[in-house]
Amino acid sequence: MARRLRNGPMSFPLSQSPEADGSAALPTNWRCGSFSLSLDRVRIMGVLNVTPDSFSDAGRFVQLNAALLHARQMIDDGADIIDIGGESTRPGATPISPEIEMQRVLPVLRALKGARVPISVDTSQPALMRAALEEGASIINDVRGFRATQALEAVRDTQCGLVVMHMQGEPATMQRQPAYDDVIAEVSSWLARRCDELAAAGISRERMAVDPGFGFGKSHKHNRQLLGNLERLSSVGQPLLVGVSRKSTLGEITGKPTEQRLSASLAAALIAVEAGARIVRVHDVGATRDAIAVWEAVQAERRPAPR
Ligand code: 9MG
Repeated sequence: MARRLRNGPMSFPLSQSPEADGSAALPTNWRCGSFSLSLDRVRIMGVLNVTPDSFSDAGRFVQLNAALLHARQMIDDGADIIDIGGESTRPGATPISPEIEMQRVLPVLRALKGARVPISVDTSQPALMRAALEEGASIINDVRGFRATQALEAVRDTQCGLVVMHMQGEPATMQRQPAYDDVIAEVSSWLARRCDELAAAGISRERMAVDPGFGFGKSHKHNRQLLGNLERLSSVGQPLLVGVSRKSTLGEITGKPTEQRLSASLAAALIAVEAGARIVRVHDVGATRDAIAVWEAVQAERRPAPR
């Protein structure tokens, strides 16, 4: 059954068609390697940072055992996907070599082989993409939208899921002066174009999820504008993944430091879900699962107002 979103889109992938009421028929499943994630419920991607300078976990999960414990806890708490990241992409972060990124990520990935949920690797490095897919990763989450030389080739002839994210600039400098005339229109058209390019290169659309990239070359106002108008991204025609958990925009609104942004993160996740996000990338899996359970239970009872 196709899911419907509010605010009809202007364009559709060839395999999909507009519904009679003008809403978009979005994919009902996301193909991720040997997994096919049904999107009839909201999926939770738990963040597993293995970066010493990670903006949120401050290096606590650098140790392999700690990382594994944390991954298992997130799965027990209801994570549908674990996203392992070895490169800090926080604003101002300096890039690291592919070798260091591999040394951080691959041991964790190997140790999670056979997990009951798909494992995602957050990387823009084609060498790590290839190695990770050989080690059993089911998803590549690329904050640079597979723009590095050879990135597209690294994933093309596999069946892995792809997270195609929008970013203006590079992490080292992206927050200096982000500029848009219309952030929603520009992010949306960039994502649509990038998915068209990936499809033209031979990557099936059933493998693609799109992400507006909160905080990646966006001011706080841009982030608020994106979150407040997220339903417009349904025009891209791909499942929407959103990551706002603990981000600085929430700190700007609440005045709270990173470790005190749980309530704000839950509120932001629910705003995203209400606007059509089907996958949320979060640090606090158990709390997010509960918040979404409430939303889904109420959503199931929604009826049109009697005339
Ligand atoms: C790695 N990473 C950090 N923030 C992210 C976000 O918002 N989306 C995705 N896909 N990856 C992110």
